[in-house]
Amino acid sequence: MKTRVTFIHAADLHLGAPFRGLRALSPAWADRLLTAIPEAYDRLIDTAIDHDVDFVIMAGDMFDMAEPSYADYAHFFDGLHRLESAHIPVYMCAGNHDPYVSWRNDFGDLPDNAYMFPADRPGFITYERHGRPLVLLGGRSYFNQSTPVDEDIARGISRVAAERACGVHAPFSVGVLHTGLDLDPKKAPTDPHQLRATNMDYWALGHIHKRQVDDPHDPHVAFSGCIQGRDIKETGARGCYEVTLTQDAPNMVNFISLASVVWQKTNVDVSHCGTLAEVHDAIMGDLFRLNGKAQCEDMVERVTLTGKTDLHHLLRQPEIIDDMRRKINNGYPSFFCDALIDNTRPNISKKSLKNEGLFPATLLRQSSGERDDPEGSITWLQDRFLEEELSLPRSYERNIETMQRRAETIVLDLLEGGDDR
Ligand SMILES: [Mn+2]
Repeated sequence: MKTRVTFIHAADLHLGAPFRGLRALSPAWADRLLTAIPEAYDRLIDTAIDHDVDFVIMAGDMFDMAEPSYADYAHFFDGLHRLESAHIPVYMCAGNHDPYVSWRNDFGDLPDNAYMFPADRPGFITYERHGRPLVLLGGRSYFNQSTPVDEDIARGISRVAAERACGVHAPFSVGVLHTGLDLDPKKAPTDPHQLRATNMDYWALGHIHKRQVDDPHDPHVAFSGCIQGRDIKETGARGCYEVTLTQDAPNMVNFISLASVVWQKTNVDVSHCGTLAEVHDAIMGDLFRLNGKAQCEDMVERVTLTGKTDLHHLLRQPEIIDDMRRKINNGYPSFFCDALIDNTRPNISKKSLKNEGLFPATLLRQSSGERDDPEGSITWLQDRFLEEELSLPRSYERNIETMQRRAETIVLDLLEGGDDR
């Protein structure tokens, strides 16, 4: 059997994040979210134990603040101790939210199964299975104030450096950093191409909250993202990666959803709705559809109503939108709509536009004249194509009337949008 190793790659736990914005809207939901982060952390620990992984990596920002509450601190350390009882090592680096100096001064001694990479230089450690080196890990905690600003956080971390520092060879090597990579130039950036050139098999990174890999078929540089979204900017399922490295085979990452509350943004087209009650039902239908896909218990959603509707004059009234939002939030206890936005447009009647006699009336007269003379329109188009030394596609000739109607609608929509915004 080929040699392989399986581990959890997590980052950006942000234990203790306060959810201040939500509190003004709904204290109950702010409280719900306060419990969501520790719940996601517990699921992370459960997952590592249930899947019996070789080890766990946490790539920084385990705490939201340099000085977490005692409750958050104790909860985090409880998780480390649970892993210790299951004989699962944890390799961590500090992030920009929970700098190394706080860990060293205030956070207490880590249990024996936990290792924190230093901040002032790269650190290296060997993971052994049955007394033989299986993985060499190299990493560095997020910079402290005394680090030169132009220093590359990945400098000095490579497979060769890890072999030299650990004094052994091993089938696999893994890097651990909290870095902005080439995505956030202000937070210890480094070059993804250089990371790939270090001969490390996998780079477990933290800081970017949206999960991503450099190559879905054989990932080498990856952000696992945060374990629980904190606001409407962090939509969709959140969790960790289960990483499997196999000798002479591509790397594999499997996303595991951990967040119990998922943030969502959704557009609901209400153009088919004849009444406000139908608008409400359309919203609820969309929320259940979203929830089915989101792999979560509870959902905070931002809903934008779109489409052309005769109800536009009602939906543009803030009181009606407020009442509608209240009805949604009373309707189903697992959904919370933090904002309902009306982006509908009025249904315009071409008859009334013609009667108004303004520019749209001229446009409608012109386009209906063209529709009455399809041959003339085709000849005109052929001339334009000839000027570009192209021949007019046959399908254009066949569909000339449909195209004219579509063009009329597009121009009317643009005119109307220009008026509305
Ligand atoms: Mn973070």
